Amino acid sequence: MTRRFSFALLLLACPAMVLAADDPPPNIVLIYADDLGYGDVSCYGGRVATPNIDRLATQGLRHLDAHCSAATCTPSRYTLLTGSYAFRQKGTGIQPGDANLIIRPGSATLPSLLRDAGYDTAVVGKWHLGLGDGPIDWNGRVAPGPEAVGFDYHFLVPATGDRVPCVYVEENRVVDLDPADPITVRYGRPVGDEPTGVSHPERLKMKPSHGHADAIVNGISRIGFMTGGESARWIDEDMADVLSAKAVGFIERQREAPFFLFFSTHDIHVPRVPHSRFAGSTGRGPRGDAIAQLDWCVGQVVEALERAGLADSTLLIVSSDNGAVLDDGYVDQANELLGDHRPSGGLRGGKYSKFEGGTRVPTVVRWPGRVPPGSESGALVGQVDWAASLVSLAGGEVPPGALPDSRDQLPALLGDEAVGRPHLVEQAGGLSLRQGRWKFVPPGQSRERLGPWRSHKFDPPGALFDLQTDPGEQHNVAADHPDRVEQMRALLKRLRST
Ligand code: NG6
Ligand code: CA
Repeated sequence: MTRRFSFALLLLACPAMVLAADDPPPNIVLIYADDLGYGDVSCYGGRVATPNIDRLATQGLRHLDAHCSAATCTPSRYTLLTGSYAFRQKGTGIQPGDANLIIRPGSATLPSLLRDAGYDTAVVGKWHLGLGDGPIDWNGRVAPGPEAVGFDYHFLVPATGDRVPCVYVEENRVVDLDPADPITVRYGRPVGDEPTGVSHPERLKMKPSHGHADAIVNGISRIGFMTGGESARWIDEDMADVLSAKAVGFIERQREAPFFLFFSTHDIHVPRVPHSRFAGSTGRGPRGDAIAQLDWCVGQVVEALERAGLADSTLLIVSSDNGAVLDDGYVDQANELLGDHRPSGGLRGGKYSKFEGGTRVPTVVRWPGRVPPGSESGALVGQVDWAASLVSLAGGEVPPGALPDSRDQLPALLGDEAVGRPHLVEQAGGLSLRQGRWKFVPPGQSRERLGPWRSHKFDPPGALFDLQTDPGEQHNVAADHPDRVEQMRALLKRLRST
């Protein structure tokens, strides 16, 4: 089906739409925050002001039951880009910074299918899906990378802000590397006798609380060891500026083709070291300040779209890769300065958790003239479906067998349809299952505090929660509904194996 034809069909199917049938498909900008919890932005009740994200919600749609696919980064991102559940594929857990690319080069992905549909595609920011296909030479060409899975342009934080190498990679090369000072990266044991968080704690401006005691870069000890590359090392305080400028630059370079920008921010992941413009600005410590900084990044993109006259022709989505966490490895007073801010917005658990706080994330969708301003949706929406939905929006083709777990749920994503998925698998160590108002958590442990950790253990047959009456998952009603528990257990088993 051609792009124009399928888009015209969509127009017929959606009476709310006011665009003309021959309008081209929109640009797509996905701003993907890191570790942003359901209650972390002010339009979801957060106590840190996020005026730019709130404005998008006022101009568009706020999802109340939208989920990333896993309660940690790598599996969520893998699922988002491949339309394939990460739990089906070994080696898709949280990756070290020297991991190889975990998406098969040349496979059909969200970006590759958008590219096939005529989109110019870019990823700017956190990658965390591995690079290369053997020992990585950080001083040479670092490939395969995003270009092998559908992105025309990339500017990356290769893994995470707290993992070496602490350098940017653009177009398969470390940025600003001096060949006379080559980089060596190693996980597990030091490369040489470089200072670490353990050997030189006096050099640290932010101390680790657990892990994160290896190489010191910019006064912060990380996970993993690296030597060399002094001129290429990033400065954490500048990262939001650097990444936003690259995202804005990509938008400003656009001429004819529609484009897809995956702007994958570092904020609000650890280490939380915002620019001095934001440090101390919220009174809630570095975590609050990182939220303010993230919101500023969103504003930069919105302004760039407006300047380029592209705001009306762009579908803009803001969401997150997993739920909230407080202490995630550094002493940054995330707990102490929380005040009345509730990062998971009253949901139980957060990052790493099988409870709703693990995967239910803020999700704001703006598309002027198409998505009604100030609207809200309670549809069950999963990021696993965004690949098929956005490719469909673009008028692209999904080849047989591609994006195997992704369904075209565009009407739910855009707020035209109120129910969404019939069921949704949530991944966090193990799997849990949503079905309408019900949530089933199989027997076993689930983390429930946002750090310091506490786990809750459910004995067989597991836990059942009625989210309609108990959104905070406090009352296990499994004993009252044995048939439903059995049906959901069997459904989860089937979904896991098919
Ligand atoms: C954990 C790290 C945590 C964070 C997480 C990945 C320790 C003790 N904890 O292993 O700090 O980096 O991995 O976060 O090292 S994610 O958002 O990329 O999934
Ligand atoms: Ca994350």
